[in-house]
Amino acid sequence: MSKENKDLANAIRFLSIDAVQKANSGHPGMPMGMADVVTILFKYYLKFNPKNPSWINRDRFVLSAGHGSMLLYSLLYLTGYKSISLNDIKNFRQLNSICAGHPEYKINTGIETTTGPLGQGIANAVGFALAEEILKKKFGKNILNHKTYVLAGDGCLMEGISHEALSFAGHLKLKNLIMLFDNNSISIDGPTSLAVSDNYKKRFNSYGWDYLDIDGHNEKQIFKALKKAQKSKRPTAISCKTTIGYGSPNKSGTASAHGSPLGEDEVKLVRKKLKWNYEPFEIPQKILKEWKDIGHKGVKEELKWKKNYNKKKSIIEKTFSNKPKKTFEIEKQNIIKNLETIATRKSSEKILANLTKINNALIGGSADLSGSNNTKTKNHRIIKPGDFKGNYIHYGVREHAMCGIMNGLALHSGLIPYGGTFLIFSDYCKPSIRLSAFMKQRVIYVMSHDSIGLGEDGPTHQPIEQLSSLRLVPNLNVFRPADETETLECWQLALENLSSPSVLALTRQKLAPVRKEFIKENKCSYGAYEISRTNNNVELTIFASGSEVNLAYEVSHKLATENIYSKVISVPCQELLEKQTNTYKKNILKETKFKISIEAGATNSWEKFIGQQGLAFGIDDFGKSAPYKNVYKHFGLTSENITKKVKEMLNKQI
Ligand SMILES: Cc1ncc(C[n+]2csc(CCOP(=O)(O)OP(=O)(O)O)c2C)c(N)n1
Repeated sequence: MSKENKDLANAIRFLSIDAVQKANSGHPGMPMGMADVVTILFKYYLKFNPKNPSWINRDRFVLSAGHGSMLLYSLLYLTGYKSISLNDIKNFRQLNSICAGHPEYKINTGIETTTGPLGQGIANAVGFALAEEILKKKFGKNILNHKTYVLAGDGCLMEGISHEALSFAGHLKLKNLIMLFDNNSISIDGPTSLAVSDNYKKRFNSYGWDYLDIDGHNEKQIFKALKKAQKSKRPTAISCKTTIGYGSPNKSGTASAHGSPLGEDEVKLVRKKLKWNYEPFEIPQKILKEWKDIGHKGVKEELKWKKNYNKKKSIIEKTFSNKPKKTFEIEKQNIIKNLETIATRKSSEKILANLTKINNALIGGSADLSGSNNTKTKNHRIIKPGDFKGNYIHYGVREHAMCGIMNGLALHSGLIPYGGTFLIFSDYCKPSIRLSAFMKQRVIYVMSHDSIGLGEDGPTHQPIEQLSSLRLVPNLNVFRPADETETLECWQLALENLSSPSVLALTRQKLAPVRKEFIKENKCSYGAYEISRTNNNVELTIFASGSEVNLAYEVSHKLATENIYSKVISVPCQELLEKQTNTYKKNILKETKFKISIEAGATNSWEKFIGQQGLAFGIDDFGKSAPYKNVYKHFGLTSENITKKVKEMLNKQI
């Protein structure tokens, strides 16, 4: 490295070392090892404007190895982002500091995504790169032509999600995706040879990636590899051989540099070795200015780009505003005019066919279950390798990656991703769902085959605890509509919520309509509402969701023949009910002493509605392989069994 570039890289190293030391916690090794690589990237290649971190045509820089967060914070501070001050860096890992333990996505800050769960950032980066290609087709290459860089370590590449995401990116030929692989051969337990002996070159090549091997401390090699990657027709991985904890006489090259402060004495030795004769957190003016000048280049670049942008500004801004067009009311009227007994997955398909025609920001997809999830409609066009004109993605059997990629598509902005799989496999999606919720991203998870109602595929495919466990994720709306009208209303709610992801749990089996009259209002927006009552004075409340709302209705009417009067509450979204006023909740929840719930899944998420005296009809065991009506019977989810149990309860409690 030239003296000048060495100084720039050392500024990153020492900010990272000092911040970790002051916090007495954190990961100094990776920033020390990768400082040279990112210095060359930011100085010569990365297109970014610290004065406008949301510039839509900026290159995206994703730190998949999120534990090395100080590398990112140092770069953002040094290049002049307002979001991170020196004081913030001194508050690394302290309450409410933007410099959190791992990078936490915040709009307009330069932190493009939340990372820390290893491998997720790689899938996000694939989503960013794909979004760039799709939007480039819409707006032209003088508007969208950015790269996506992802810094990933040995750990990210060991994770399963990386295999899925890299394979998918290679298949689609996402040429603007560049990975900087921090190939330091060290992870927490020690040398990576303890656990992995992959041939990375062969691995990447087999995915359809270019793979370049370089010394990550050699300026010329870094520069040349990045140059080569700019022109590639395929995604490129640059394997940077680096030394973890570079510059530390006693800890470099070992796992001890990975995840704990170096210690005061060792820090002094690093200062001496790297000839950094400055106080902690002190960056000499000259070096700071050089870094600020690097950041300033982007201001001019954005101005140049704006000339093209201004010509198409209004149409682009409309797309990037992320507001869905509304036609929901007309569609709802049409549904009521032609009431049908169809599965909610089918209802969803009908809705999507229309939405897709009018909303070109919607990008659909499925993890190889398009025909089962009904995510693909006659109005979709498939995205293919090197051809990004379409609006539908065949993700292949890659649920983990699909969801991480959807987070990237959403974070990029300009697109609304939805993707399908079976509800049972939401467990494969969970880490990314959790991150969509944490990052407040509008990602829509279309999850069909939502209960034992799927029948013969049996317990391995019948979700039981999935609804309940998804309901535990903060800021996630779990919708389980009961018919075509509710499905439409839930889709509307999912699309109009700009700061929460949604799960749409949909049936395989057909459902008779529970809503038969047109109501302008979106009833599902209350989370729960009254569907029917058998008398003005009722003594029992029956809560149900999705496919069990019809069953609840049947139970309610059966009980009425024996002078037991009840009301049925459809609960398409428990989370939205929680947000209603106390008066509304009281009317729904507190009118009767006796309460039951019916849902073909784990019962625990209903306890809060029915109280300790209530009866929860559901399944707290694995399912059964048989035609679905027999499975319902096996688990006692029939009107005969439920009415019998209700009568017993009432006799017991009166
Ligand atoms: C999914 C997941 N599993 C485990 C961890 C805990 N973890 C953090 S860093 C790390 C090792 C990463 O090794 P590497 O990528 O080589 O990073 P380096 O040692 O070079 O900093 C592990 C296991 C995590 N953050 N995410």
